[in-house]
Amino acid sequence: MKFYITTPIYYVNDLPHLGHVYTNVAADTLARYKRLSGFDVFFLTGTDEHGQKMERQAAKEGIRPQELADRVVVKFKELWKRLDISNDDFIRTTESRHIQGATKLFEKIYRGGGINKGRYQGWYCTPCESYWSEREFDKDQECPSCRRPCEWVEEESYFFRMSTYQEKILRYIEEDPAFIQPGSRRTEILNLIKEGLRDLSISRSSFSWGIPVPIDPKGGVIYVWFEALINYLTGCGFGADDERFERYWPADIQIIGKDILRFHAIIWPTMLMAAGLSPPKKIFAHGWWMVKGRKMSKSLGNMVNPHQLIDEFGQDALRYFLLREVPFGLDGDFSKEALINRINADLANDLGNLVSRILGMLQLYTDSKIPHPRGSEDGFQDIFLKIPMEVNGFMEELVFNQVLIRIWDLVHSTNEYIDQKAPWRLERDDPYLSTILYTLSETLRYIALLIFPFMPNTARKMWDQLGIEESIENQGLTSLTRWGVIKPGTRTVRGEPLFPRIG
Ligand code: ME8
Repeated sequence: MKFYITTPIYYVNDLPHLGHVYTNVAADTLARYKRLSGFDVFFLTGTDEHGQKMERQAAKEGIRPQELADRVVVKFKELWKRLDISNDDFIRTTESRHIQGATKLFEKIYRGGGINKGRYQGWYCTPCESYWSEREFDKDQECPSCRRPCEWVEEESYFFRMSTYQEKILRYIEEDPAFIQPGSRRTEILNLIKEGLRDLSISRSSFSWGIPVPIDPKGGVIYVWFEALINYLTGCGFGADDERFERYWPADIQIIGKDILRFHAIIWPTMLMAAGLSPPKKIFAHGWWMVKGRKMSKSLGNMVNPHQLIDEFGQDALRYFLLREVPFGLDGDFSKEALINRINADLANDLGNLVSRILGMLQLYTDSKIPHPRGSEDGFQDIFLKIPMEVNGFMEELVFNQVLIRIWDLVHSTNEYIDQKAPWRLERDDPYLSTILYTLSETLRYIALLIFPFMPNTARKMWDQLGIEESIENQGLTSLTRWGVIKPGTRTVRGEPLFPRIG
């Protein structure tokens, strides 16, 4: 079974901040989980490189837009590597495969009668590359999204006849409650559609950094949002590799931030309908990371640099914090204190301590060899055996924090189990000591595999300490339906503490 998952393609006019990281960390966690579940996963991310904003920024720096994109894209790729993002492909909208595919899609919609010529007159926010109407302004001509002033635009333009899809998209969303998640966002989109859809201006002629409108040499360039959305098709083979495209489209899930939901929940599916293609199966809009109650963004200048946090705390602590601290879908306030509290309490105290206790006992009592269990363990394993089902339910709904809470319940229970059994009070040759130590080794196998999608590096370290030869990536989640998989006699290795306490 295939599973195609996408994140938005990032603008490359500026460096990524912590808010940007969120989408990719969540998508990566889901992608890794699906791979462990046996899916043929295709995880796509990339960069959005055209548009007026890019052209202006490059002009300011006295370079060509392509040079700007080439310089900044490296920074994104570096960051994804440092965060262990396991994307299967990376699409840049300046690549020829995208240009060809976007051209083809434009032509397809045009031939189907979905595009006509007109004149655009209205407001435009260049930093957001978005059109706004008077009725959407809260004050003056301030962009409702980034709060910067909009510009008046008047030009000949091609229009996507989005209004003709109003009923069709409304019905589609109403009939499939899972299409837009979370539910509150779905309601918001339904209300917006009911207010009425207008045709969308999809070409710009006052600047040139973009993909030329294919049907008209004097038609200018394709509007950057219309073009960028097409990456989800061109990234999986549209227009270049039919077999790949047939295999992966429609996307199983598209994860985005709530600020760009309208584009994904209204414009995107209507474009696909106009081209005779299926909409994605699910669009999930997550909330914002804020600082002291205000959205983290360039316009507010309150960006948190993810590199600094990785340098200081490591990529896994950051990944854990982002998905544990705030329910996915809601907004969350970032502070370093909150991050440090999570690291000390959950990672150093609970998880790190458990791993070091168990490996320490194995070293002391069995010379670092996993013993043969002598008999079974009064049902302690039952809480582990039922976890895969529970976790699966939450993962399907992207309730990441509940998955982590469940895994940490296991960590707490295992720490309590050790306190209750007090293995240090048993004689070294007591067969029950072997049973307890075997049970504890198995608990670590479970916990390592369960946290792998969230904290791949930490899970790998645990796996190595347990001495299991087969790589953790090759373990299926089905191995969690069986207790007693770890082989007696395996040599364990006590390592450095996983998460030192932060003073
Ligand atoms: O929107 N908290 O790109 P982008 C959480 N190129 N998420 C945040 C955030 C914050 N403070 N700030 C940004 C674009 N994001 C377009 C996408 S897709 C065809 C084109 C998220 O670089 C934002 O919601 O501005 C989005 O999901 C991602 O970062 C990229 O934003």
